[in-house]
Amino acid sequence: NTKTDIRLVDLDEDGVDRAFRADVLTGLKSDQKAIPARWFYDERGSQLFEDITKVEEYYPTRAETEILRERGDEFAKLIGPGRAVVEFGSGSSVKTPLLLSAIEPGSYVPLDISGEFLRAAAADLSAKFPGLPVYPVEADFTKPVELPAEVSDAPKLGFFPGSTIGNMVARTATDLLRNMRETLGDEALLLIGMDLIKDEAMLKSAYDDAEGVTAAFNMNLLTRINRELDGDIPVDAFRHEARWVEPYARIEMHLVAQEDVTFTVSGESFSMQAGETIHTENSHKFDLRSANMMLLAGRWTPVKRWTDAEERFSLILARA
Ligand code: AVJ
Repeated sequence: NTKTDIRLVDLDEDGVDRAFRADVLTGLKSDQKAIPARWFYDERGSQLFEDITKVEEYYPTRAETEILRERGDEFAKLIGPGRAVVEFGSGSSVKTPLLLSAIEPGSYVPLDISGEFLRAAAADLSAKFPGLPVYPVEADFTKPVELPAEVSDAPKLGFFPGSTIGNMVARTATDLLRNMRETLGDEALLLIGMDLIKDEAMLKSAYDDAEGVTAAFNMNLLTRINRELDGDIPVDAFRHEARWVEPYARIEMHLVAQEDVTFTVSGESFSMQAGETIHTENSHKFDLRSANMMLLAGRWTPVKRWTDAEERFSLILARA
């Protein structure tokens, strides 16, 4: 029960996030260096992600928003009124209001590990929906979460937009879906966004835009490591790369060393040869079958699937 945790972010005596340091040091010692994508989102990284969603080549946010705008009547019919809407991750200022105005929810329960993001999202939503009870919960939603007593009798609708599920490998995604099922209970529905497999060129440019916003987002991780973990990584020696990896149907983002480099992080030394990479993100893409398979493995039964007009992105409704 996350309510009994003293705090969700564990800082050492120097104010360093222990989990961040552990992930970075472990990741840099691996054969294929890799750092989990969740560490992109410091203040600058969160701003850069916002900027990405406005970039011409990055279609997922616009495509998903289009579905939410245009299918409101169908959501209302299938979901019905009075549900407690439990959003996994603090809501976006655009998508969440579209869903809430479509379905007449009984309450809104945003879950986020960052209390700061959570309070901002809750305040924003309360202002937009004055009569709607909002119960923010500071929690790590990758684990089962105990929801507030106020919503214990209400049937739930989980909302997990953005294809964030795509950032996880199948094993982790399955665990998350099962934990969501546990959090939401027997009567629950889940509305989840999944990005679709499509033309490779379109996928690659969505993750390597001409303006370089995604590159800046990826490179910011190195700047964050240098700042927070006392690193001296030569940032300019790296470049952003987005790869389509066909057998896993995923985009991988890497930071490629362009020359031999040596550096230290938190007092530990590392070296990389020219061409060697740090793997920083997976973004899995789905088709009808793989999406259904993933949901079923996570103990959810697909009910209905919507796509945008260009069939770039899907929103899927599933039941417990
Ligand atoms: C919204 C977190 C799923 O994978 O598309 C955007 C993050 N990374 N550009 C995605 C992201 C590079 C994004 N997620």
